[in-house]
Amino acid sequence: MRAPWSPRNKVLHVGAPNLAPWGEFAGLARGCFERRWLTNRGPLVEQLEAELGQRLGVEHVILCSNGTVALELAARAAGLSGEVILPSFTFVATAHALQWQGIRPVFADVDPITYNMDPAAVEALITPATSAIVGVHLYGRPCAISALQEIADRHGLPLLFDAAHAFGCAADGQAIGGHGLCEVFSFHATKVFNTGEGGAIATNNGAFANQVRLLQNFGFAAEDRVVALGLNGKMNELSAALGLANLRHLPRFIDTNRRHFELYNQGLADVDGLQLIDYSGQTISNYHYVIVEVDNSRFGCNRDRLRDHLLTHGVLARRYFTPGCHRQPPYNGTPISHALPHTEWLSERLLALPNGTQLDAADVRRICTQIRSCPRDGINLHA
Ligand code: T4K
Repeated sequence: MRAPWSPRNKVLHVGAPNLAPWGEFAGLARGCFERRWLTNRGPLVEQLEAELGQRLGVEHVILCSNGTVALELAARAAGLSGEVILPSFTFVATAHALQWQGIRPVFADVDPITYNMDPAAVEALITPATSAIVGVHLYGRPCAISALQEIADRHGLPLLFDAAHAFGCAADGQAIGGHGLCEVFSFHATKVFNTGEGGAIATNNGAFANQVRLLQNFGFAAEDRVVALGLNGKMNELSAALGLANLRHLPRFIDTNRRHFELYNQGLADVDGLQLIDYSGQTISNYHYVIVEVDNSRFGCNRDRLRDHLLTHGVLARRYFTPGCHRQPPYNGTPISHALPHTEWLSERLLALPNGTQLDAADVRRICTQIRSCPRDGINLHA
């Protein structure tokens, strides 16, 4: 649902991009015009790949046109087929990218506390048709990396990660980006760090990186020589210009997110039936997703009514991710041999609140006030 935009009525919404000052982007974009070089591995894409590789501590970063295509390229370059195990509780692109490659997504349930895929559920779903496991670091909280790696190793399966939410995060002191066969980022406008549209595959495996590069450029091994069925998955120079400009401001973006997150925490801590996502177990977080779990029985109002209430007050919160992928039409015809109770439970209760540099402290306080004043069954707010 998208709220009507009005210049007089500031709508506070989830997903407004974090942006560098215009002049910093314009300066880099002007260079693209002067060089008349707009895509196909230009200098800005190469520079951004190098800077990201250094930041993430990985040998290869391959910039892509978006995160979904990056996931498809990763699946294809890894030679996946048959079935792949992933959570249902994720953005639908994780599943789509596999299905578009002719791979059947097999949905595992998540842990109700971490919201991330439950390793025991994964292991129970492994069959001879399984070709890989895809973990998702939902909302930037690292999934159970070592437990999944141990299962993957024991079964001889590659482990890949959808790290779309986790740029700027770390697990046990190691930046997200260097785990498993690869980690795949989204740099979509709505992410903590964005290139407009964009994504990247980070890996320490040179042969895999070469295969990704081949496949993202139509399968060209040399001029006039196509050796693989590739596609066009390249990032363009203007996106890289935006990325280079934005990357300089990442510490400010994350610091703003963190300060807002703390204000939300203060503003909502004493509200019975509301539980804010907990980032305290992480060494480094980007604090980008402010997720609140709504317990209808204690709060006196369910998640959807709270969302509607906020919308009438100019706050666009999002039901990330409702319903689980397994209940979306492209997948709900797939026979499912197991229940996903935690996925069902969470997809009815979680609400994403606005964050990022479009907001200031007063906005966050106003959102908290609106949440606290939400009409609730059996609760008199004026008592
Ligand atoms: N894996 C995971 C776990 C993901 O979350 C995603 C993407 C992917 C893979 C795939 O990566 P990409 O292929 O997208 O790079 C949005 C984003 O489009 C999507 O990138 C993101 N996840 C997902 C969580 O959110 P929608 O359907 O919610 O988009 P939309 O158009 O409703 O916009 C969301 C909010 O952002 C609205 O409040 C409006 C605001 N917005 C949006 C844009 C584009 C702005 O304020 N400015 C903007 O420029 O999917």
